[in-house]
Amino acid sequence: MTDLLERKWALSFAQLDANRDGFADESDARTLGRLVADSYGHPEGSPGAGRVLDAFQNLWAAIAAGMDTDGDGRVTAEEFVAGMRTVLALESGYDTHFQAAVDPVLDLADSDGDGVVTLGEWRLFQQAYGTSPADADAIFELLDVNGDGELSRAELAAALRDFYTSSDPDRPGNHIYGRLS
Ligand SMILES: [Ca+2]
Ligand SMILES: [Ca+2]
Ligand SMILES: [Ca+2]
Repeated sequence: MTDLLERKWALSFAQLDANRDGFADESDARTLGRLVADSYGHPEGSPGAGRVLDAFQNLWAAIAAGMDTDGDGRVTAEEFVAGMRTVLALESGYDTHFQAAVDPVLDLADSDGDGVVTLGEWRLFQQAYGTSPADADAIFELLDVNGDGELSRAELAAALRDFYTSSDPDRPGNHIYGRLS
């Protein structure tokens, strides 16, 4: 297992563990949902806020199903990394086990729910991860493989696959959660 993959998984776990207590759990997912809905400007109780909260709920359910191996309702960094290793060791492991986690991330980035992610939506999504606007724009250009000025669900799904599975430091998907140094 490469350093790069370990670093990306550690980053992903750190983002999930919103209250930094060393465990990812359902309350972290709710906290993140409220933060992201706020940063998108969705008022509490609005359909937009509901979409964001649902997406985090679905993401948490997918992670817990695959990685909460001792069933205590929370996932440690060790369980997360072990879960990633196990999934990737299986044939077609990523496709089988990760689709349930990919869709919610796409739902999050597509904040108006029209099926594509515009540059404006992308900047908001990246802002939630602390990415500067200049970096967000540069990453957008890399991920927009067909150059039509929008990120399709297929383009985002490909980037997520790279993030979680590729050891190649040149894959654009490495930066989907902000520029990886
Ligand atoms: Ca936590
Ligand atoms: Ca959209
Ligand atoms: Ca595109």
